[in-house]
Amino acid sequence: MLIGHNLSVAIKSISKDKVKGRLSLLKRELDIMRTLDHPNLIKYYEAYEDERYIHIVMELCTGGDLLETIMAMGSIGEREVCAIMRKLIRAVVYLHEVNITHRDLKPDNFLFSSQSPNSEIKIIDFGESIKSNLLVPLTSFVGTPSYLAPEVITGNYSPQCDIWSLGVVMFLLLSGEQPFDGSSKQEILKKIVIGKYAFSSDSWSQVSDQAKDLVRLMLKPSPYDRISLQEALVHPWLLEESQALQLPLSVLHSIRRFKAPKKLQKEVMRVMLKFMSTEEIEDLKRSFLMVDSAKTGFVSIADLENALAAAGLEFPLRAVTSTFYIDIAKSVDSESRGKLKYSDFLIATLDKKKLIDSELVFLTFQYFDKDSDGYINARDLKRSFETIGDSSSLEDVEKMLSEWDLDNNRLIDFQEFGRLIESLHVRKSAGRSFARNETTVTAATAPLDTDVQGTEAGK
Ligand SMILES: [Ca+2]
Ligand SMILES: [Ca+2]
Repeated sequence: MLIGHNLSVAIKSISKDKVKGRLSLLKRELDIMRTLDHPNLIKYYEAYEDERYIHIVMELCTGGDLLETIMAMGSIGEREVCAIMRKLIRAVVYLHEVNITHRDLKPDNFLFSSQSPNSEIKIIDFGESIKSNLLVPLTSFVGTPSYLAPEVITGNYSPQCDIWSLGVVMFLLLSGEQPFDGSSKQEILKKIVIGKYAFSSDSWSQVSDQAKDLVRLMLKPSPYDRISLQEALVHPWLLEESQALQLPLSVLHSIRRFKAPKKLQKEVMRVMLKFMSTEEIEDLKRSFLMVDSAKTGFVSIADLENALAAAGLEFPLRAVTSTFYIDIAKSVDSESRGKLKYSDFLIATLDKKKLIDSELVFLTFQYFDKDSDGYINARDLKRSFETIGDSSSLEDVEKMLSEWDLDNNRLIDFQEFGRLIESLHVRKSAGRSFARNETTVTAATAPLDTDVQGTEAGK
């Protein structure tokens, strides 16, 4: 499905009749999905409803799921398994960091973003996910039998159940077999509870002792004995050779030139970045994963300082980072966690020239123009903010808009929006105006919603 700018999206359409009485669960899933902010978690765009359906618009992954991959290949080489596990574990560390327990980690819920060999793996399906608070033990029995942790079956569990499930996944990836198999669900659950499995099949003879060791540590029946994900990342089998912290020059330049965006500017950039393809932000993504020294899915200011220092900048580092710190702390890092989310990092490091792309700008304009009348008004903008859980008042939003409303009609037309985009580009670039596109885009256009309706739902 294409909506210009080569943007393809997946739409999961859920019949309202089917979820009757379970609407609160669906709402829980959406609330979780809209907060996800990590390279290895599916990107959520928005949700909308018509009389019969609720449609969830998400990133489209075309590379198939990990289960299909295993079925097709039998088993995967240890090196590849290692790369996959590293990514999955880092993504789940992030989830736990933001107090989300996935509860249904299994190969069918891991999709490859594309067919390309260096395609990214993405965790999907947050239907069973729940905001976890370590102090409140989870008790409901959910998930897929083969991947359930023993404590989930016996009741009273915590986020550690995700570690067990990843252990099962790792076992399966290395051997092509399930650690806990049986002819009935009861038989499988019984084996899990006693933690009975063996490295017996022929395929294990090819597997390193270190890999088996890690599987054993992840499949400890007692969650208290089980390895933590942070520990797993430094287990000899997963530990990466330490690499020099070297960021691409363009990323370093952006960090050095970073200028605090205003709230509306930041939101516009956030949306634009979501519309960019994985390839377009590949460098930034890799930089983020490299700079995130604690591997929690967040980048600290110290991490950024280290990256700049490693590049041996010529001008006084302190001066630069102190301004940067203030700018970042006051604007980008809106939740004041003292660390940047993935999207914050992208905003800070993006080469802003990439925003000067008429198709991308148009797509973003359409996104904000929720009622698709060709203008962004305060109500449109308020709705956009609501999708990210921001409850700014209509008054606040009007104030934000007025700054770009050059003809004072309380509406932002496409030309005015173009000026806003230009303002994101740090250096003044005379003559690059969106006015030149005016003739082709002034007509009120179909919103993202109606554009994607009627296409095959799929994910
Ligand atoms: Ca509008
Ligand atoms: Ca106006």
